Amino acid sequence: MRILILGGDGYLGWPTAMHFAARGHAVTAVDNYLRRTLALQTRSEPLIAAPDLEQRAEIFREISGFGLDVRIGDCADYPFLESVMRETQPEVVVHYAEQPSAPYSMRGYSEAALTLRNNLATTLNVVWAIREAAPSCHLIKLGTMGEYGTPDIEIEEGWIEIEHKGRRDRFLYPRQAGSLYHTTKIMDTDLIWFYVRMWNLQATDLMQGPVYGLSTPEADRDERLLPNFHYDDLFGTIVNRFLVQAVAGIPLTVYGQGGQTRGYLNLLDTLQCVELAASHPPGAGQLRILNQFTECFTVNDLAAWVQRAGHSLDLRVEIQHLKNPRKEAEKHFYQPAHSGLLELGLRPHPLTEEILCSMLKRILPFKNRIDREQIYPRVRW
Ligand code: USQ
Repeated sequence: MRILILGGDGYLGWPTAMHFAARGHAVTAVDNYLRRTLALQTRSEPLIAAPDLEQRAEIFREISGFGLDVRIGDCADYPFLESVMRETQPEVVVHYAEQPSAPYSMRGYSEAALTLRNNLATTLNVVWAIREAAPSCHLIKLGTMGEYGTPDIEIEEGWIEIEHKGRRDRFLYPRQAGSLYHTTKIMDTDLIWFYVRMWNLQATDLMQGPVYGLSTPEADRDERLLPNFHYDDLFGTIVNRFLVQAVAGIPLTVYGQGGQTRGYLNLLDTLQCVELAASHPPGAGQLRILNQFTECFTVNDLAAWVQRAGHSLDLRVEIQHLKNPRKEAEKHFYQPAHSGLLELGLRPHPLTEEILCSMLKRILPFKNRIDREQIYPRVRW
């Protein structure tokens, strides 16, 4: 397949680009280094220095023999995106090109405006560029489980049937996010659903939970191919953060009571899910929504687990409860459906103590690079 990956330099974008290239697909990765720029501006440097996208693609080609095309440019710039779409004629577009941090989006007005403008302009441009230059292409959009929030009823896979005054209809499942970033993802879904109805596009919206991991078969071939591994309060996600804290000897930063439950997945499963979505297009005029996670646990469960893994490697791991910097339920019902990807063939890699230990061992050699100033939350809402 001809596959265009927008946000191809990111934590997920880069491993996805290598994954598809290594399977013989014709991959073009697009990025404008927004995430790198924001990380520099906010002193949120990744744990492991990553060469830029062009260099990484060259290193990957030398090591694996698989090439991938790189375009540096801004997907929020419509003429640029349309020209890339015209030249590459993708059969699949994977859209990761968004500002992905909830805390960053809540930091101040300019961060809120950047998040809103970037995420929505990019999604609008992707939809238009598909229509103008590659109308039969399948759009795979990275959404988030955070769109649903934590309602007191079971979360369905994207849609809900409602019976009202004796009549029934099917609607997007109600959404109520906990940050502006997550809210832009809701708006993306609405935008895509609108254009699917108007223009017969075919789209898959992947509602993903927090991802962890740094190991993939392609990335493991050379340290310079590892994904950007953030552990800071803005761009780091909880599992990766806790593991770095365990290595640094910083008590694990549980926000509030720690009863927050989320659906998690291994980076390896993100790659599987995106590949499954790409190889099973939903058909024209369809918006398919898949809940993309493999298992649910609470922040407290995770902290206890990381502590046990750390102890087995003779690390001294303590747990601290910080005043929650976020406005979110700290103890709540959480039962989201997630059968769609399993039905397509997903074979999950559940989190185990062995995986946690192997990640701790990968992180240990970088212990001296851990910047303790990046650990504690700098943004409150
Ligand atoms: N948390 C802690 N301690 C920490 C960091 C986080 O207790 O040191 C808690 C948070 O309060 C939250 C949960 O852990 O309840 C998850 O936080 P997170 O920072 O790992 O994830 P989040 O901000 O929700 O966002 C991440 C990605 C985002 C993706 C989302 C999936 O950054 O791009 O959309 O995970 S989901 O959480 O399902 O919305």
